[in-house]
Amino acid sequence: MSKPFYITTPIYYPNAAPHVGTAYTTIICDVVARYKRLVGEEVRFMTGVDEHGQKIQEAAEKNGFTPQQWVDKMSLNFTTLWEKLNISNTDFLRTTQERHLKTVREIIKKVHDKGDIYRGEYVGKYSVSEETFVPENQLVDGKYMGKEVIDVKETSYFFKLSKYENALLEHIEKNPDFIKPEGKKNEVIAFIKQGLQDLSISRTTFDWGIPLELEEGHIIYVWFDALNIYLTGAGFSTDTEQFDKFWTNGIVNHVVGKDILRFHAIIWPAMLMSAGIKLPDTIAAHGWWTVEGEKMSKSLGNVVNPEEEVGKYGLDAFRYYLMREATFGQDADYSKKAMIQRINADLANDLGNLLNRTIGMQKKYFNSEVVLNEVEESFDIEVKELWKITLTDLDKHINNYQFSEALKDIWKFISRMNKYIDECEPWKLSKDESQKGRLSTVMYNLVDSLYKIAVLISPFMPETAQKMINQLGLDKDVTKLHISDIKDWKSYPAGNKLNEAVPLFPRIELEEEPKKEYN
Ligand code: ME8
Repeated sequence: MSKPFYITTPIYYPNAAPHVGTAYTTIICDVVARYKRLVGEEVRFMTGVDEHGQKIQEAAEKNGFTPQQWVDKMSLNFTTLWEKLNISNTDFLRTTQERHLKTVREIIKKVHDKGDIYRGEYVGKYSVSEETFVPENQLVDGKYMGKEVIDVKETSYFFKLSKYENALLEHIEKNPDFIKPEGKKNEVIAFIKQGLQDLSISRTTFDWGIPLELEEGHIIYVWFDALNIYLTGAGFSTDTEQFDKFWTNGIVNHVVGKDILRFHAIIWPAMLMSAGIKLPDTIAAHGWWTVEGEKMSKSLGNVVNPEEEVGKYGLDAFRYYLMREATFGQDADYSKKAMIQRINADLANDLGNLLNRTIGMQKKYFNSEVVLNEVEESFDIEVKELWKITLTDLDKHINNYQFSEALKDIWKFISRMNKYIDECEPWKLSKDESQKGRLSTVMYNLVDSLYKIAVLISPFMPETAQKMINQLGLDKDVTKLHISDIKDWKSYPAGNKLNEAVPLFPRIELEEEPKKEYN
């Protein structure tokens, strides 16, 4: 029996509208969650928003709202978008929710009881945009990640992060899946080996946060608050049974962008060690998206709006592009040209044509009825062998967050089936009455492969998979299928009838556009 599976996105700051980066992280988690359901695992999938901190308070004031009004309004941008992107999250969390306050208080108490919190003074730089304390040696021209920093001098409570240096290194070494991919793991190890400083965990110069019960006037540092959301989402403060099932005895995966890996792979596990709670199994860090070769930023005016992209290209094309184009862990470039090429080549040509040609021929030769005969030839054996490899490799790739590889493998199978049509030449077989058995075998294999392909792409492109299932004449909900339904050859019910073919992805003409001037 496989263990219950719990996957989380970071919780996003609701200040800014969601963009291609946040959509990417969330779609990754959605693909994994859907895949895990497909293989029969029980899944909890949490996303949400990070609503406290100085950055939020300042933005609220600037826009004439109270912080609570501001986050109430802004967090809607996220819930609405995730629905439009067909995200199958089972929970949406906000750090202002009561259940989360309870978690944070309890964790602080555990860490304090362990003797890992002390009172001191923080004197140094702080980046409001990244909500992080910045050591002098990380400043470049007086800035952090290209943004202004402020001077902070205030009484603060500290978490003994430095105490966990060795325990963290040991944990990372003993658990090869703890940080993925390998390159990112090495960066974290190198960072810890430079030496960790204790972490200031309370602020006194603004008040939008969870009060620290140890002393009036202190509010909890936003990251020390936000990281606990993962516990809240598993039921830490609300449902012990569920928490034990998904966290203590389940498999826990956090997906984050590379920018926030250190918080997740250093501060978070140290907090958990201090509180005596099991660490997550995997923290997977992805790279960043640039846009047409440039850094994505508000000032350049090139922030990609997921809703607009979906409007232009369709939801599943957008989801496919993000998952296919980026090598997990590395930066990738969002480009209109590459998007259109992928839609035309992979989706309209390879996948769309396979479906259209098959449905068209089945109609012509068998009045859409799928007949099962077994007149085998060497091509059949070859495609069946490839099918077995595709299934096994897909599982490996998804468990390793190698989505581009997973899709490449599915597309290798799609291309093989397109080639199978050319090799078997059904149009010739149809002219020879003695080849009727062979013709029906070839057609059956094509239909069966399309059923299999629909199921395999369903975590990536759920709507397309459902359309394929419908056109294949199957009365099935693609989200309720199990991988074992299509594991063996001959999973398509013989005697069934196909429906009419409807193109899945229309081809898009790439017209040259004048280069956009940024100001
Ligand atoms: O950091 N490419 O929230 P955030 C890819 N609240 N992904 C990108 C990206 C880009 N260009 N830009 C952003 C926070 N992201 C904290 C997290 S978790 C306890 C607290 C994605 O709104 C990426 O996943 O700044 C990154 O980790 C996340 O947005 C940061 O979102």
